[in-house]
Amino acid sequence: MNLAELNKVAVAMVAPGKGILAADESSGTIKKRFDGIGVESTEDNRRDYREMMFRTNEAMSKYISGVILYDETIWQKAKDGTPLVEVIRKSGAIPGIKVDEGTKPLPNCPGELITIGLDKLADRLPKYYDQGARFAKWRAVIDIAPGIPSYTAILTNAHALARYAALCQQAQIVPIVEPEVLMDGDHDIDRCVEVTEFVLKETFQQLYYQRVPLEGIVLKPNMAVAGKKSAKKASVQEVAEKTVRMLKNCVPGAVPGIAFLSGGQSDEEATAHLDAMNKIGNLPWNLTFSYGRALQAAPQKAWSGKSENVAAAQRAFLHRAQMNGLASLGQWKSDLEKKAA
Ligand code: 5MM
Repeated sequence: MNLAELNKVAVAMVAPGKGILAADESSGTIKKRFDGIGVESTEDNRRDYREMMFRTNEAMSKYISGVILYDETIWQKAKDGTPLVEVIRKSGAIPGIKVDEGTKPLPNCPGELITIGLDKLADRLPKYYDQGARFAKWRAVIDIAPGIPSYTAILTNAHALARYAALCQQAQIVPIVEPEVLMDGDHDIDRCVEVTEFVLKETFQQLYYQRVPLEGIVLKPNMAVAGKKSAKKASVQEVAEKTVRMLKNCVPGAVPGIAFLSGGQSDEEATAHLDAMNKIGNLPWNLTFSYGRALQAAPQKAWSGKSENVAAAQRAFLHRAQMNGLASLGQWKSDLEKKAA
């Protein structure tokens, strides 16, 4: 492993003013998204949609440091025959790949999940490297509900994340370590903090046991937020302060950067929260975005599967990428949203 090279890639992924586009929806998830805009999920439609974003040159070159791809996309060619990986690289962004194979129920833990995909991972990674991937992603899912999460689910998922991270680094690929505590429940923000702290501490302990040098990873956590069904919604400032405090308590300064998931927050909330955290400042790591839905909901809607909508969709994508780029510097203002509306 060349740690200096891994660190260089990790630092580039969280470069100030830039963040990551999570375009790694698996077949089931992209179908759900396309159903929402009345588009059939065919291979060509998925290609056209993703190509539309990757060819938004201003967004990609100024605000996007890297793109997480799904297995299908990393092998796909643009309409003109250029490999999509090439389109991404030419824009200046780094191609990455989702390598987990989804989740399965965790035995003896009703309602809890374990992320799978470790078995052949050591064989798959060099192929992705040869295809241009310089980072990877693995997402563990932890739910909050009465009686869960169990320690079994937290430990087993953290162990899998650490095994994945070690395998990636061995293949000269930077692992994005994504332990996602879902915001689906009715819990308040303090319960989210309590669970996320436990999950992060266990994750870093397992990374240590697997001898993963932290200079060569990027963390992709959830923010501290109240559950969607909670009666007590937290303010932007409370989310920012509690998230920063939680991360300072759990994430060693050797980690080059933290790129949040949006997790079901609205586009503007995800931007406002990131911005408020960066306005607090004085942080040991760069804080940026690795958003899926919060970057794509607007362009998806504008596109709606029609080639005549490509320019409008690209404008919508550029806008969200720019807003989040500013948030990663703590320079976003809500007025900028109104002006664009
Ligand atoms: C883009 O969605 C990613 C893949 O999800 P599935 O495996 O369910 O298809 C997902 O891992 C994503 O990268 C993160 O959850 C962050 O996305 P959001 O939408 O939460 O920002």
